[in-house]
Amino acid sequence: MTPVEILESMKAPSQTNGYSKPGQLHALLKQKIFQLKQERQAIILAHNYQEGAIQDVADFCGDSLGLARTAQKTDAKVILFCGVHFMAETAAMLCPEKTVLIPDLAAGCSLADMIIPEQIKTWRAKHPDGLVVCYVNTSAAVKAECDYCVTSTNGIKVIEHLPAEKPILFVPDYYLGSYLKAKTKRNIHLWKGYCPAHAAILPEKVDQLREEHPQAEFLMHPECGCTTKQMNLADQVLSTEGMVQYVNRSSSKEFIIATETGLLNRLRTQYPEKDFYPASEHATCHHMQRNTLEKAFMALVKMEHIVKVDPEIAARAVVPIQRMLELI
Ligand code: CIZ
Repeated sequence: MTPVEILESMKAPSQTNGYSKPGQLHALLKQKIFQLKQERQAIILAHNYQEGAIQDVADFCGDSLGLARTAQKTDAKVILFCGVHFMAETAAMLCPEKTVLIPDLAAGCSLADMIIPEQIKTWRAKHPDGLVVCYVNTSAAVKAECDYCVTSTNGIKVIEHLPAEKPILFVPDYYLGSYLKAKTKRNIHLWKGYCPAHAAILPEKVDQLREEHPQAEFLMHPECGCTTKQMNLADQVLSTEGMVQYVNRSSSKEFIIATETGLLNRLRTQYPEKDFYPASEHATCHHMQRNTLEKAFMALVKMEHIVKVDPEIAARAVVPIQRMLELI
């Protein structure tokens, strides 16, 4: 059955048929999602990159770190995780007693796919005294081979905690790794992975926007392909949650935002009095966009798609995650 057919079957006989008016289907889906959340004792967690309609029904919006922490604290029995697969895996590993659902199982991560466990084993064998640090954008199977995990919020702090004499093997994001290397001055070897959405942000376009909006502050995500060239020009290099908090404390009225365009919705909703310009309209994550309001509704109706991690892998993969969570 399609979402519309299911909605039809849920209607009281007195309700009129059809969803012809713009927004009517979404309004009904939202109403039913709120009902289903109560029936299922479910909570909806939405990543900052999710579309506005999903953020509207979420109990909490944030970055992967904030979402993981919220998953750990909630009393809900079911977590509908509106984000990409590695994020839902993290929630499933941290909350093994809860049912974690994702609206679309194919919502993956191109960056996470740029490294597999065997490649870590081979790299580690070449640097036996090294510590392997992974960005949170990795599969559970990859995390299981790593020593520490970081997010774009806490990377500097975690790296600075590691013994200074140890070489660090950083996977998979080359640009975040370059940023951490420049900031911490540690001996960091870099894997050459990248996020295609952030790679769409080009220095020339940023230069043009800065000329057009001279009063605007330029906030850049460290995954940006332009990090290495623009790093010194950015007013701030921040994670998505870092950007939301920074805008709150800044007196500026205009911002150029260099990250996935989904964050613009959260910024515009939270700070309607300020103006935000995307550094590229093309910086969209097609995986994040696989999750839609319709699929979120279906996930709660059918209790699908359950995200589970093999217990042997989970036992090893939570170690780098827990080490990170204990440090910050
Ligand atoms: O940690 C996250 O959620 C990601 C992937 C980016 C960010 O900065 O929020």
